[in-house]
Amino acid sequence: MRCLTIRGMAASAGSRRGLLGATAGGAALGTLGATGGAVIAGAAGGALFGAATPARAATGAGQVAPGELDEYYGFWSSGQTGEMRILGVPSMRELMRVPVFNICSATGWGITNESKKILTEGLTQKTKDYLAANGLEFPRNGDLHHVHMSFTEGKYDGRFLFMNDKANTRVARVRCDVMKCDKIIEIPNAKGIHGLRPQKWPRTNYVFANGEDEVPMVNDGKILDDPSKYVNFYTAINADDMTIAWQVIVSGNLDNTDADYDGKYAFSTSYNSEMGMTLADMTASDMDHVVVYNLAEIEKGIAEGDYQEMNGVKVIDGRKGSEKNYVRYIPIPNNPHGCNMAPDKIHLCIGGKLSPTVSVIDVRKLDALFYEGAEPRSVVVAEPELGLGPLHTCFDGQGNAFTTLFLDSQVVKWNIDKAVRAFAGEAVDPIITKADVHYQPGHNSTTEGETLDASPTYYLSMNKFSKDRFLNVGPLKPENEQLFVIDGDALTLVHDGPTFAEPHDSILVHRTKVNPLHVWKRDDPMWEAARQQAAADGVDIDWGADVIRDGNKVRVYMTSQAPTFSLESFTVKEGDEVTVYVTNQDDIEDLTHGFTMGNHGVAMEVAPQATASVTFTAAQPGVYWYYCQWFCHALHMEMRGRMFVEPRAA
Ligand code: K7E
Ligand code: CUA
Ligand code: CA
Repeated sequence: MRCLTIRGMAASAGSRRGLLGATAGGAALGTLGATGGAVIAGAAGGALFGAATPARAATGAGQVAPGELDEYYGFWSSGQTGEMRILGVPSMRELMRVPVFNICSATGWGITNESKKILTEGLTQKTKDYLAANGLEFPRNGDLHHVHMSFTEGKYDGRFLFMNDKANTRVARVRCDVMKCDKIIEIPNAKGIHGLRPQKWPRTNYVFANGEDEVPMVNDGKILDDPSKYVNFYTAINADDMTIAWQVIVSGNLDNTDADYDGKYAFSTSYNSEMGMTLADMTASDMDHVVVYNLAEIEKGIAEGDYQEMNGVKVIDGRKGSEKNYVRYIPIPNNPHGCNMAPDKIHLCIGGKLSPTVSVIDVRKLDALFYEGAEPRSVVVAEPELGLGPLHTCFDGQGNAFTTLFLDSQVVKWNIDKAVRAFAGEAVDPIITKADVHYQPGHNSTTEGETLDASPTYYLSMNKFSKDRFLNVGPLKPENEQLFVIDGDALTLVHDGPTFAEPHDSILVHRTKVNPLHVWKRDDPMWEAARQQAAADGVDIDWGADVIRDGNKVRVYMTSQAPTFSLESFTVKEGDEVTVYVTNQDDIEDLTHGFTMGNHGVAMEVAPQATASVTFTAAQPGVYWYYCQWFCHALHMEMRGRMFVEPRAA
C-alpha cells in the first residue's frame, strides 16, 4: 500500500489548461477528452466546447431552459461564509442564501430581535459571559461544513435541515417550511463540531455531531502538554427539540460521521488516534481508526446511570480500555476522512486520505465485534486502492460508488461488490472509470445518494481550487463546482462554475420532497415574542400604527402595504431605546418589504404576512429617514418615512 508523505499532500496538481488546449482540437483522448468536451449549461441551449458531447447537447439532459424549474433542490453549505445556500439542480442556479452563523444585511439576520434570540439563546453561559465582556451578543463568524436533511425510514422527509459550525462549536436547524433557521445550540464540552449526520432509521430522532478538537477534560488553563488528559466528545442531539441527549468520551479525535440504515450504529472517522498535538505527531502512525457507537447500549448505560454529568450533559466514557459495549475501534489507514454509508444498507465507506484506499466495513459484522469478541479488522470486507487522496464517497443506488481523489484531481467510479470480491482474492478490478475535475475535489454528491432513494442521475464535484479556470479576480480566487450527468459508465460534464467560499458539501433532494410555504402564516412562532409584547401594549399587531412610550423605551408598531408604511413619521428622544415592529400586510407571493433606519446600522426583511422587529438606540437629535429596502412597487423609492429625534431635555 502506498502512503503519501506530508510534502506530497500539498495541492499539487498543476493547471490542465495547457494540456486541454493541446487536445481540444483533436479527437477525444481518454479521460481528458471526456471532460475536455464540456457542455456549459446556459440560457440559449448551451455553448459547445470541443467535440465529445454533441449527443448530450441534443438531448438537453442537464439543461434547464429559462423559466423552467429544476428537478432537484440542492442544499449547500458555504464553509467559512457561515450560511446555507439553495441551488436548483441541474441548472446550478443559486436560488437563495439562508443566513445561519453569519450576519446578513439583506435579511437582517443577526440584526433583528427574532434572529438575535435564535443566535443567543442556545449559547453556554461561559460563552455568553465572554461575549458580553467583549461587547458582543453572539459569535460574528461561523464555519458551516455539512448540511443534512431529516430522515424518515431512510429517506429525506422535507422537515428540517441540520448543520454544523466548526468555528464556534454549534449546531443549527433550518425549518424547511419557510427556509429559515429556528434553532442554534452550542455543544458543551466538545470543541470544533465538524462531522454531522442525522439518524436515518427509523427517523431522525438524533443528530450526531463530532467534536474535532481535543481539549483537556478539565480545560481550566492548568494543562497544556499532557495529551493523556486530552479527550474528544461525540454528541447526540435530540432533533425534535434541539437539546443534548448524551455524549460519549472517545479516544482519538473525530472527523466525519454517519449512521446506519438500521438505527443500531453510528460511526466516526479519527485522523488523530495518536492524540498528537503537532502535524508530525498526528501523522505518526500508519493506522488510525473508525469509532463505532452502539446506540442501544449507550441508551441503556444512560438509563442505568453509568454516566458522569458534565456541564449539564450526561456523558458516557467510551475510551479505549473500557470493558463496556458502548463503542468499538476499528483500525483504518491513514488519517482517514470521509465516512459514508451506502444505500445498500450494508457497506460503510471510509476515505483513506493519506492512504490511496477506501476501507469498506460490512455493518452486518458489527454485532460480532460487540458481542462475540471478533477481531476489529474482521469487519473490513474491502480496501480497494483507488488513487491519491481519497476523501468522500457517494453512491448511485445501484451498487457503485464515487470517490473524490483530492491529490489526483479526479473522481473514481468503482463497484462495491467487485471491491469485496477482489479483497477476497478474486481477480477483478473494481474501478469502472475516472474523470478529471478542476481542481482538488473535497465533497461530492449524487441525487439523494445518501438515502434509500439514491439514483444514478447527477454527480456533483465540489472543488477547492479553480486556479486558471475563470477570469482572474485577484489573489483570492473562487472555488469551482462541476456537475456531471451520469450516463451509464460515463460522466459528462454539464456545468462548470465558480462559487464564493465555499462549496463545502451539499445534498440533492428531489423537488417533490420539499414544499415550502409561499407566504408566512400569521400565527408563526417566529414572532411570538413580538405578538406577546403587542398584546401587553394593547396593540393589534396586524394593524398597528402605534408609538408606545415605556420610560426611555419606545415601541413603534407599523405595517407595510406596498408602497406605504402605516406610520409616515414618529418621534423619539435622543438616547431612547427604540424597537420598531413591522408587519407586512401584503399576502401576495414575492411581495417582500424591508425596513432600514438610515445611519443606525439596522435593516431587515419583512416577507409577506411576516412580522419582524429591530431594536436600536436613537442617535443625535435630527431627522432620520427610514425606508423599505426590498424593491416592492413602482413607488418603492417613495416607501419611506421620518424618525424625528428630539434633544433629551436637560
Ligand atoms: Cu466535510 Cu472538508 Cu469539513 Cu471533507 S470535511 S473536504
Ligand atoms: Cu416596500 Cu420596497
Ligand atoms: Ca493519524
